[in-house]
Amino acid sequence: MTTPARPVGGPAQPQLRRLVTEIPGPKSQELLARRNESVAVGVSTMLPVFVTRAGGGVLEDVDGNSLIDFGSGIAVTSVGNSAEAVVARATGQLQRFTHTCFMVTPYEDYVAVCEALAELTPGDHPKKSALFNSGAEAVENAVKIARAYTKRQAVVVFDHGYHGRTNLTMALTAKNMPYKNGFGPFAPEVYRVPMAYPLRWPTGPEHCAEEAAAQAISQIDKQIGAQNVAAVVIESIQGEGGFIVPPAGFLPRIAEYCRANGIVFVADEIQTGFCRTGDWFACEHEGVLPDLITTAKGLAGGLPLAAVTGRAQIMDAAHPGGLGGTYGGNPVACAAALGAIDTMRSEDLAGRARKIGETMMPRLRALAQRHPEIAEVRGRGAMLAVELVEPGTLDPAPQLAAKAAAFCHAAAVVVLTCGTYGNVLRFLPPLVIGDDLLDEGLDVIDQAFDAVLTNTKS
Ligand code: PLZ
Repeated sequence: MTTPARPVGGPAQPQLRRLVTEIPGPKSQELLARRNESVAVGVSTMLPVFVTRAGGGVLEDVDGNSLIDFGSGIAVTSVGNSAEAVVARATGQLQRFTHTCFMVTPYEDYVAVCEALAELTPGDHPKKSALFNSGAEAVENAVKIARAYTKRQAVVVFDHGYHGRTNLTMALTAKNMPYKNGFGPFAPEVYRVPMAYPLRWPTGPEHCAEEAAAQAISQIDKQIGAQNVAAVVIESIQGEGGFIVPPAGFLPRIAEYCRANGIVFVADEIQTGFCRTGDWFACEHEGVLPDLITTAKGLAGGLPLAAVTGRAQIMDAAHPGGLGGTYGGNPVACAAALGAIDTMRSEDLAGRARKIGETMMPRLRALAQRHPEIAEVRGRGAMLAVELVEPGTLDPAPQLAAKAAAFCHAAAVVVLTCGTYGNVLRFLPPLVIGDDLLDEGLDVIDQAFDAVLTNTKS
């Protein structure tokens, strides 16, 4: 049951699953009662175990339980929690200064992060970056920049897409509940087109890439006019929408259409970026070259930092002073990002993500063989999911996803759900998780499905 802590996994901490109370335990329940009195209802909590320490592949709670982490705080702690290099660099920075505001008096690490982004993102054309605090802010700024560059207004997004919770990004996000309901009016000049979703494509997955791209392009041409479109914004693999992997050919076709029509192609790599899918960025898988790329989450090992990176001539289209924010590119977050990037490089975490996928994928496929409720196992690298349906149909079965997740949680394995229909169980382990913990987490997932899904394929 134990795995030695990996060196980059943060504070020396036993790498094991340990249940000493029910989940949530009594101390967590006390804190939950306080939370419910003081924290707004709108901010939800999926699993109310209050964390005291985390590192490698585990989260420890106030009751002394140790949970296997298959969530990474929604794809953030890819390098592990409190990863050594992140802590060292951020601590050093904390001791030197915490803030000056880059727009007032700058500091080197902001520049170093932008240099690293230019180097790591696809393409060897001249690139520039601007730094922000959250993914949503990065996406908003990518739209601002694309509008300034093209002098056009329309923004095209896709079914099932997720881009954030601010006013503009709510408009870009597809799903009403819980993200948008009652929060309108939404920003204008946002248009949604079909997404290539192979499992649910009416004429079958083999036609999906071509037909979905043709439909999307035809809608843009007929309903908006390419000449009015500033940007097409798309996740290279959709995250919150259900880990929907676009079939081969779809992204290149959309990117090509953008190039031919002077539209800024924005890859939202906030969830997929920084080694998660086995490449530095998921768009590299098909050699797609975005004009702008938005990143956050994995970039800074748990500190809030986000970026827009892209072609220098596009990035420079916003006038001096047109982009920014008090905290954007905070020095502690930048130091953390440099530590996280060093770790990803030195530990080859992209390779590790591929290895995790090679371990998990066959186990999940074997599970799908046993359970007809699993309509599809999909994802790439360490970004994997199963979609649950009523057997023999494509009717979403969100209650099964919820039950399987609840079983895992009770057994001290943190898994998340997602999907437009809430019927997808997703797995996002830290990339530094040990093999033993990975296997043990998979064992628990097996048990969860065996317990929750009564049907079995003969
Ligand atoms: N773009 C592709 O995945 C954030 C959302 C969690 P922020 N995804 C997690 C929730 O319910 O709020 C995300 C993303 C993609 C943009 C964002 C937004 O990033 O840092 O949450 O603003």
